Amino acid sequence: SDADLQAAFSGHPPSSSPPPPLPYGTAGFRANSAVLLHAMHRCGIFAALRAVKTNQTVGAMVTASHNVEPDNGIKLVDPTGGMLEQSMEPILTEFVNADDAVQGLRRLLEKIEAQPGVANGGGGRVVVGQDTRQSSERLVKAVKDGAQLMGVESIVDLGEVTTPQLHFIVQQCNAAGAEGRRIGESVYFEHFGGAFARFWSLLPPSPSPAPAPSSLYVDAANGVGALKIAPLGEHLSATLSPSPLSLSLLNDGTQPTDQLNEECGAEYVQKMQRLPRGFDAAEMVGKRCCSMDGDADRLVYFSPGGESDHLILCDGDKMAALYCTAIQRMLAEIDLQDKGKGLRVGVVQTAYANGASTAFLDQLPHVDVRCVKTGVKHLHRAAEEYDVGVYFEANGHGTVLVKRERLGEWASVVEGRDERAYERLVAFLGIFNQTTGDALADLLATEAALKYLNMSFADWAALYTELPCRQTKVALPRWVLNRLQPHPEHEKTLTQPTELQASVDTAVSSLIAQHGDGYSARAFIRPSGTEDVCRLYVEATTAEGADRLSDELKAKIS
Ligand code: 16G
Ligand code: ZN
Repeated sequence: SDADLQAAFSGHPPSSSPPPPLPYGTAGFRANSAVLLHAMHRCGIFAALRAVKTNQTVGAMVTASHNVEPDNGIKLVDPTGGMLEQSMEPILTEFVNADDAVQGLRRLLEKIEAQPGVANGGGGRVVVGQDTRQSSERLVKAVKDGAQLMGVESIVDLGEVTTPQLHFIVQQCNAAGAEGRRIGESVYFEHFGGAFARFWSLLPPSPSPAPAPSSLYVDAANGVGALKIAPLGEHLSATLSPSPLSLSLLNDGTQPTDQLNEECGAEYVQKMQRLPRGFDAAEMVGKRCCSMDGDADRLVYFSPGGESDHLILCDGDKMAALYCTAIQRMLAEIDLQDKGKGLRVGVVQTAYANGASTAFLDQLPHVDVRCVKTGVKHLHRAAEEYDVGVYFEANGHGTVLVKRERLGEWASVVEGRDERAYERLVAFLGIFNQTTGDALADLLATEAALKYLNMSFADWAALYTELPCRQTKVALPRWVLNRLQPHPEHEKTLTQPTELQASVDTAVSSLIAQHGDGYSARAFIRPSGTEDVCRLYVEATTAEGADRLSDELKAKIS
């Protein structure tokens, strides 16, 4: 009844009246945790309705990723294991922001009723996960309370899991033959650990005695990824006995001074280009290290350079370069003539990818290179168009998508193919999370690729040398930002205002003209989707040129 609903909503009231409006951005709802209680409750309701309607499993992840500890957020996972379908975003947003919750719910029910292609299932399941933030537990309770109201068949609370673990588990729950299977993270470790072990066992045998396990130092950003390194290691030891990887965990959140994402984690390391806390420059010089972000859906590698905070970084662009190199080699091993020509292999980047990485990828045979708009969903969608689609943002979010049937079709017509090489490729591609970028899966895939290519960290870092680049932001009011129209496909230029784009073009050409042949430079401006700022990206052959161009353009925007 309305009275019951009213009571349920009053149990999860907005923080103030009226509450600050919450947009469902690329990262879901995200804000200071103090204003999120009612949003969590309503997201629980929404998730349950979607689960009931589709008679499938839907996920809800409570996290604010690389944000500060006092923030939190929620992202919904669709039955496919991917992000919430875009057409549902405004419907959810309207409900979460409705002044009158009961009326909002009525409108929501009407809209969901009107959705095409959904059955009146009546079953459905909501799976909930959370990161390690202090506020997460209370917010998860609100999500579950909301889901309970809508008569969903079951609610499974996975506790502290990484964002990609939740995506994967939802996908598995809805896969054919999933009935009766246990729902939990063991499925995840078995799948990814298993794929890695299979790949490893297909490598040429190591000389005996077996080499010492390869050491990797993992910065877990004091986040949820820290809890998963030990079980991953155990799984590898059990299947490969002994494990070829030795994972040393740092910033695991167990020390009283450990703060989530504070001077550590993938976002910090990639943006600041500084060693995370706890990594000693002198002691660890030359060692292979990596950083995850707070919910472990991003990963970057680095190695301390010896002096103070200096490091050598392998970011998302370089991970894409490594994976493409490995895949190319594997395809060539299966069929020397074809080298993968018969397959559609592509790599998807954004305009922020360093020009040197794009040039490197461009020269790989039979690899299509595409640039799309910023935001994981755009990269994911573009990568889906290939038989093997690699995608990465420079910030370390990415994965490799594969169409298994197409791979099989291609290989089946290769005469005298190398069966073991084919199995190796299949195993390698099996290491990647098909639903989202995944720090743990990417860690395994990176270690696998380095071993296969017989590359050290230094070899990998030297695949290409980044062009000097500068990223700046200028705070501007929303109404001004709204006038900036980036190119709808690649954001490398502005289609509006044309005068601003013309002045960018002029500045870039004059810098190139000053230096003459062989000098390259590039710059673009785009309004941020997550902050009220306009971002400026500049790269040039020389650091001095990049600085000059950046200063000149910044002055034009401000
Ligand atoms: C969001 C996106 C991220 C993108 C960033 C750009 C997802 C899950 N996350 O965090 O991919 O790099 O926005 O932010 O899509 P900006 O629009 O402020 O530059
Ligand atoms: Zn994240």
